[in-house]
Amino acid sequence: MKNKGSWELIQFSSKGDTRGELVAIESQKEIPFSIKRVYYLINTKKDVRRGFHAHKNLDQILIAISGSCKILVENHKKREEFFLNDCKVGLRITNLVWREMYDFTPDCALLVLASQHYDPDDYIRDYQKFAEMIAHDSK
Ligand code: T46
Repeated sequence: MKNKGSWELIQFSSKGDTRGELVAIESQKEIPFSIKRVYYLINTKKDVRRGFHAHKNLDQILIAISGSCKILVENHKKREEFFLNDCKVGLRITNLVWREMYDFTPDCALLVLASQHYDPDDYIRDYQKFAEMIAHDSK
C-alpha cells in the first residue's frame, strides 16, 4: 500500500448556498481509494477509549460528522494527537498506524470510510507485536 504508516488531514469543500451546506465525498476524488465499507461510532460512553490496534492492510478516513473526539496516531517515527470537530475535515490513516480514540462528546458521530471489507484478521491488537513490525519495516 502506498503511504503506509502515515496519516494526513483532508479538507472537504462545501457546496453552500442560501439554503445551507452540502459536502460531497467521492471515491478516487476527495477519497484517495475505492470505498468498500462505511461504519460509524455513536453513543460512545464518557471516558471510554477505543481502538488500541493497527491494521495490516487498510486505508481509512475518519470524519466527526457531529460532536468531537480525539484520535492518537503512532507510526515508527512519531505520535500525534488530532482533535476532530469539523465535518468538513477527514483524518486519513493508512496501514501500520496504531490508533486510539477518546474524549468523545455525547453527540459525537465518527464516520469511517474504509478501503476494505471487515476482516478481523487484519487487526494488530498487540502493541508489542506492532512495535516489532514497524521497527522491522523501517529498516
Ligand atoms: C478502526 C477504528 C477507527 C464489525 O462487525 N464490522 C466492522 O466493520 C467493524 C469496524 C467492527 N465490527 C464489529 C467488531 C466488534 O464486535 O464491531 C465491534 C466493535 O469493533 P471494534 O472493537 O474493532 O471498534 P473500535 O472502535 O475499537 O475500532 C474501530 C474499527 O474496528 C477499526 O478498524 O480503525 O474504529
